[in-house]
Amino acid sequence: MLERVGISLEGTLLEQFDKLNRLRGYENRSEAVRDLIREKLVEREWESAGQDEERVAVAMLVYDHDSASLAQKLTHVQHEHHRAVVSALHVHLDPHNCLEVLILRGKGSDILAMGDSLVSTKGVKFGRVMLATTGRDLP
Ligand code: NI
Repeated sequence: MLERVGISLEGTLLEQFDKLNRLRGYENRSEAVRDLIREKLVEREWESAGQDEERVAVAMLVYDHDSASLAQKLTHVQHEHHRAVVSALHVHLDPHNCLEVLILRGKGSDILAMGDSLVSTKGVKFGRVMLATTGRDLP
């Protein structure tokens, strides 16, 4: 059942929120707020006791492949944790840059540590680990 809530926001904050939501294609604020809440709940789910439970995450990396040692290092980490890397997608973005998207699956704390170590590797220009969920416990 849907419940209505009212919240108070500064005008400029609300303006920026609406602008962002339009850019992201949200048709109304409610859905945007629901997604923000779900995102926080998934983060919380990851941080909470269930670190031993199987989790899924997506790691995204952009790096310069001209640095052979960097590419080697990133591949090495993936081979070390080969059971956790369910799928890897490599796109050659331009003559120098590569985008790698990895689907990670395993014990929450393990795949987070692995994702973080890839993202924090020196030379990675852009990196992010996104936590995923089956949504089983989400409304
Ligand atoms: Ni490439």
